[in-house]
Amino acid sequence: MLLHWSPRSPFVHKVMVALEETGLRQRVELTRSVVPTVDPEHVIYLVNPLGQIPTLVLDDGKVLYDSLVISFYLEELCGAEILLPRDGGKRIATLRRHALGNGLIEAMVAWVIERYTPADKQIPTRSQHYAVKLGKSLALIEADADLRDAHRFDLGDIAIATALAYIEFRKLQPGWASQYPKTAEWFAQVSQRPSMVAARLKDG
Ligand SMILES: N[C@@H](CCC(=O)N[C@@H](CS)C(=O)NCC(=O)O)C(=O)O
Repeated sequence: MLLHWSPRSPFVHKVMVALEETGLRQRVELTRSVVPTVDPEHVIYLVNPLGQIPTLVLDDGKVLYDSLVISFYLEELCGAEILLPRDGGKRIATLRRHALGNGLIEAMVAWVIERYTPADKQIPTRSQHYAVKLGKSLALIEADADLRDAHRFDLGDIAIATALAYIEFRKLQPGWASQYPKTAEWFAQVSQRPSMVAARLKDG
């Protein structure tokens, strides 16, 4: 399998952690994709009309996107219950935690794009909007122990941990850890997992 990939993408990070957790990492070759791109000839558009990473090309040529669909596929392929509980109630709870983490990732990626926009073209309320989402999400994770249960590391936890890793990587809210100490403690703990160490976000 071939994964269109970047070490800077939080959506790719989720998939890389999932690959490590399911023991499938060695079955995937990585190819670096620099996106976004407006070049219609860019190789990513040959496999994904949305031009986005992660995109996974299977050995039979089938193409999977996005990160959630790829995660479902990895869960099927590994044949074990690692990323997503099969039990209905637990499954919905995991997907809800994934929605929180993933929604936060989407907002933080949009915030980073806004920050890279020339100052005279920025819209101040946009940054405020993303900052509110971040504050509300961190406050909820701090208040609800189930959102940071270190005895578990499923797809929901991977998404929330990835959002926090991205906030640190992009320095979106320096000092967040002292403001939300329980969340910071959970994040420090899960960051030591071999999957999180192997998938660490970096420039490059
Ligand atoms: N919903 C997608 C989002 C993927 C995404 O937005 N990836 C970014 C990189 S972090 C990207 O490819 N951006 C290029 C673009 O949107 O044109 C997923 O979960 O995989």
